[in-house]
Amino acid sequence: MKILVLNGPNLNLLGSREPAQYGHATLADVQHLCERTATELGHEVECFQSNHEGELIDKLHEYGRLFRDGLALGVVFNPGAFTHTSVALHDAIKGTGLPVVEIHISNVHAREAFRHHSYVSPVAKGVVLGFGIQGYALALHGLVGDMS
Ligand code: CA2
Repeated sequence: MKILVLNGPNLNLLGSREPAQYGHATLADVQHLCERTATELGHEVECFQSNHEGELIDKLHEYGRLFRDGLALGVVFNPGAFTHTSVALHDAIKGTGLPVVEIHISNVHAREAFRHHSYVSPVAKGVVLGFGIQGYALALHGLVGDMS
């Protein structure tokens, strides 16, 4: 089954700045980790990153159709700063009925107050945060339902 690993704005900059917050790993490292983890779990990932809200929504719609047709399992989603602003992403997840695991590299609750609210969490199957990029692997396990 296909799983979408979706990354939002500025996550293409991973590894280039702010290592104290996000570590030294790059988005390519995240992709390799997700491919390896999905293979171990017997599934297949597609990784997609965009800085544009509409492109993220289009990708969710595409996977909503695959999910309905029994070809996709769901989405591991780091919405970046859109987490804290986007009613449109909330509506897209709700509208597609996709199982989504929200993931954040940093512990957003230990940061500025404006990062404490998520529009995505109420429509997510689960949330993983604060474990660095390892959180993507945890999120894949959670989505697949294999917590071992
Ligand atoms: O902790 C996370 O994963 C976040 O989703 C990352 C977002 C932030 O707005 C959220 O509050 C929490 C920011 C991603 C930007 O990543 C950068 C990486 C390196 C250099 C600059 C930005």
